[in-house]
Amino acid sequence: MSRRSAGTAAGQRRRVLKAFVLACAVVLAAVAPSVPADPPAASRPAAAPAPSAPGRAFDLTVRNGRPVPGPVVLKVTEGDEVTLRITSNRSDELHLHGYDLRAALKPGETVELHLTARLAGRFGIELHHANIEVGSLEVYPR
Ligand SMILES: [Cu+2]
Repeated sequence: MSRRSAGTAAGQRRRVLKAFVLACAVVLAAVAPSVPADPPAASRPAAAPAPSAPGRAFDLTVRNGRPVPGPVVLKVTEGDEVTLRITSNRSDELHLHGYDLRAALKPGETVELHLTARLAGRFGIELHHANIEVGSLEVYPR
């Protein structure tokens, strides 16, 4: 008999708990629609290489055939509009591999390269006359 009453007390506690959980669910359901909808998780990169802006611009300075202060790694996300501004104190030809874009560098002039990062991967940026890799472009899949 005492077992039965103990069971009833436990059952009552369970019913109270159930009602509490239900109340919480109702509150959450009422609150949820007011929260602004996030874009679906699948459309975001898992390991984010910096939140992607629609346009990314980078500056690269070359002195005497060397990148200053050192080689650059330009990280962007697939689909980004990328601008690369290169300033050199010598004439040279800059070549972005993979995208196969070239820019004729002239002393003291700033040259711009524009591209849409459609290809994912790592691409070398080379100076053909100095025969050196000044850096790379890393395009992360979206
Ligand atoms: Cu090349």
